[in-house]
Amino acid sequence: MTVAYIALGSNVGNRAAMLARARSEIGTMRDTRIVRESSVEETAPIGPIGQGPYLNQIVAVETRLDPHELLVALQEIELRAGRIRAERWGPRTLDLDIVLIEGQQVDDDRLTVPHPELPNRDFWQRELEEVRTLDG
Ligand code: A4P
Ligand code: MG
Repeated sequence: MTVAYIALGSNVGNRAAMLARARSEIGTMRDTRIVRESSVEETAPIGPIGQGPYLNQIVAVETRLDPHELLVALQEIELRAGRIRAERWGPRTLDLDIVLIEGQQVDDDRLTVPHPELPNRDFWQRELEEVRTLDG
């Protein structure tokens, strides 16, 4: 069992409902359960101008999936949420990123963990602190 930290982000449509649905779908992923949830914060958009503010949150999960299985499962949830992959860092109905996995590092063409933007996103650092525990 490993503990992984997943960032939820939305800046299009009913953002709070999008996050709630994402939490509920993460809760139904095989061999995975949510163990902690950070508060939901509104954050100024990073990236192309002209997009609205995001709601962001991090959830901690316990999972038996390996990092790439976890990524695929999260991408399926993004697709079901109707995300259109248009523009890098552009507006999205739902974005799910793997921020950190306890005891693991990954760096290949599909996945980089810890997420390279972690040092640049104070809201992720804050949310991570809320859900990360010593026994995590
Ligand atoms: N990928 C590699 N590492 C990871 C990882 N740790 N977690 C690959 C998830 N995916 C990872 O992602 C492109 C590819 O990254 C995936 O196919 C996967 O194989 P994507 O989600 O399709 O593209 P993207 O999200 O547009 O690009 P990127 O670089 O993931 O951007 P971010 O970091 O997700 O930025 N502003 C605020 N305030 N809050 C936000 O949450 N989010 C973004 C998106 C921009 N601005 C924001 C926020
Ligand atoms: Mg992303």
